[in-house]
Amino acid sequence: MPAQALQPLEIGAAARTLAGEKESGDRFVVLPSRHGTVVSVVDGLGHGPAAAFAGKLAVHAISKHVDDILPVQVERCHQMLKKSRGAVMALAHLQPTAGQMSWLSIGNVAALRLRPTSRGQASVHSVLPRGGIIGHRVPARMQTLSETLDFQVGDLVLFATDGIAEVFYRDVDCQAPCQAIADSLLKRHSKETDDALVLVLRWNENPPTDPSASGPGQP
Ligand SMILES: [Mn+2]
Repeated sequence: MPAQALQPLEIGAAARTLAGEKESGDRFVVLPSRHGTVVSVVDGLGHGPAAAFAGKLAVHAISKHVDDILPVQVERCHQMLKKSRGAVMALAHLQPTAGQMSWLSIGNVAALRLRPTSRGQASVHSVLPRGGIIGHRVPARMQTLSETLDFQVGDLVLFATDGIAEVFYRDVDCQAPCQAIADSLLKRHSKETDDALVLVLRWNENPPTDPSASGPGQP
């Protein structure tokens, strides 16, 4: 999967389809919205074509309702996935310019904010997972379930489906390019028994302005 460079938000993604299957049920989407950037990682239940169908439906629902608020997006997905076997998902709205992000996770998709520290070990803030399956049963009072936290330059946000081992985030090199981090995590922590997907985002400093427009000698 190719890396994208949506500066100042850097993105890396790595995924593997379960051996013997043609399509993965694990999907991700990163889209600009009026909230900033909407990010979701979806795991269609099980694996194979029915899982892939559920995963695609969820991505479609989020893409179609990208400007809605977070609990409404979950409800849109829930309605659309009723005709599928269902999915679990993490959903985040990143708002770098406001210095904050909001997120939630329903089912078993990991979402973590890693903040590099001067001591080398990143501080880790994990989303509180909520029970449920999108398309079958979602938590009541969805409005109260998303969490808002601060989001600073240099912070990493990691997502992983349950095809990635639970402790995957402990040895992340926070200075490495996002694509290198994603590739390394998939290689070292993916299981052989399920589809696997890891998505890594980092808010970088604003890129330098075009030197041809602001170089020495320019007015
Ligand atoms: Mn899975």
